[in-house]
Amino acid sequence: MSASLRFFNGFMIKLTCVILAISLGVGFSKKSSAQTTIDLANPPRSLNTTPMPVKVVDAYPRLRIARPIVLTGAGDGSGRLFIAGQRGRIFVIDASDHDVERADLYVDLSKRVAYKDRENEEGLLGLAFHPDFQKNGYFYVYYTSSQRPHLSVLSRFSALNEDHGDANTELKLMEIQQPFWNHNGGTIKFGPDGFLYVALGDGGKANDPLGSGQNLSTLLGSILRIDVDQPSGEQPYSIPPDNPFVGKDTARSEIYAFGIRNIWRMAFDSKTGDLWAADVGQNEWEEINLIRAGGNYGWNLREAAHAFTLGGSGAGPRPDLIEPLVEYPHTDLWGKSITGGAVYRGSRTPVLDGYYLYGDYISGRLWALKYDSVTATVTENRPMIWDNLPVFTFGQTDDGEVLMSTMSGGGRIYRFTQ
Ligand SMILES: [Ca+2]
Ligand SMILES: [Ca+2]
Repeated sequence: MSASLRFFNGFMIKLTCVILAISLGVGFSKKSSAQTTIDLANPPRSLNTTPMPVKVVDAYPRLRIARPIVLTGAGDGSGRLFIAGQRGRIFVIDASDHDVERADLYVDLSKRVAYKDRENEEGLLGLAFHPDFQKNGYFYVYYTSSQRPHLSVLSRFSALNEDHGDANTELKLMEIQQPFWNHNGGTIKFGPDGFLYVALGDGGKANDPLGSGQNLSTLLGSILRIDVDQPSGEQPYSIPPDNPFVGKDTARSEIYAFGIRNIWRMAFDSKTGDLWAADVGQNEWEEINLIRAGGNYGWNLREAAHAFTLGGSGAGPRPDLIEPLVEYPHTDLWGKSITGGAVYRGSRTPVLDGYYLYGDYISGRLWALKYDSVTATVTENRPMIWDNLPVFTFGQTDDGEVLMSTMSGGGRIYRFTQ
């Protein structure tokens, strides 16, 4: 056999293998992909999709707070619930007082905060209490500045006394220029490691026109992780030494994960420490992710587990792009804008223990998702029946109860019960 014929035969064998593989539906790239995303609208038979036997009820039937965007305890053992309105006022109630009619004003930051209904992704977007709040009185706010257009500010404020925050104690940690009004992210959370995690959107408009999602030299389109307890020279925070991009030339060392479009919203599981983040899609798909250090979550090459080509050439599945755990399509049955929730760790509704509760802002639907961390698979995604109002945000009390809010009807807060 001549060399050229051997080459030809070898080539034909390879070609036959490739054709066979394609006809069998064996994608080479699929094998190397870290996980398989479940399309919730077309799930495997093994996924439990039966309705969750819980009721969604008014947590505080007499209370109304305009655009209640953050619902959180302070971790200070006081049993209080802090409710931040998007226009910049932060209120406080006794979380267990379900008959409360009026919330007390904790601090009014509305002069510093820009919010307009026609630019409704701005305003006060994040509030988190320092893990040692009881001792140091520090709380952190992420908001859109009223001083300059489209400027996001991350600041620390101090408590004036037990009942009030002091608006005149602002220490600005970070200012982030926003190219457009939308996609400002805005969830801020302290992790179990004591560092502050900040979810930033891609900066806005459609298609990620500046390519922020895949660009490690901009903070936009990423989740940051910073140490607010150690200043670094002039900078009022420092970089945890084990941040994934420390020492990498062109990357901002604040970045913990990237390839993000607009996380709305994220939460740590208080038991496992897992960081759950729902990233809002653009035209076709919504997605839920577990966030890993250094992870690239795909935007704007991928929209959930699909190539996104409106912002460039897009990408098929790639080992370096982390696919979401689950996705759902833009249909009336599912929704068009995911609102990420929290993992239930309360005691009042034991049937919900360990479920990640989330919803959709447009369809108003709610679901309870169960993830098995041993097999790294989603085993349940069960609807929770309620009034289908816009699902604005989720929050959690210090004892692990999950709350949810809508801005409809003057701003109402809900809880989950059996
Ligand atoms: Ca923006
Ligand atoms: Ca993604």
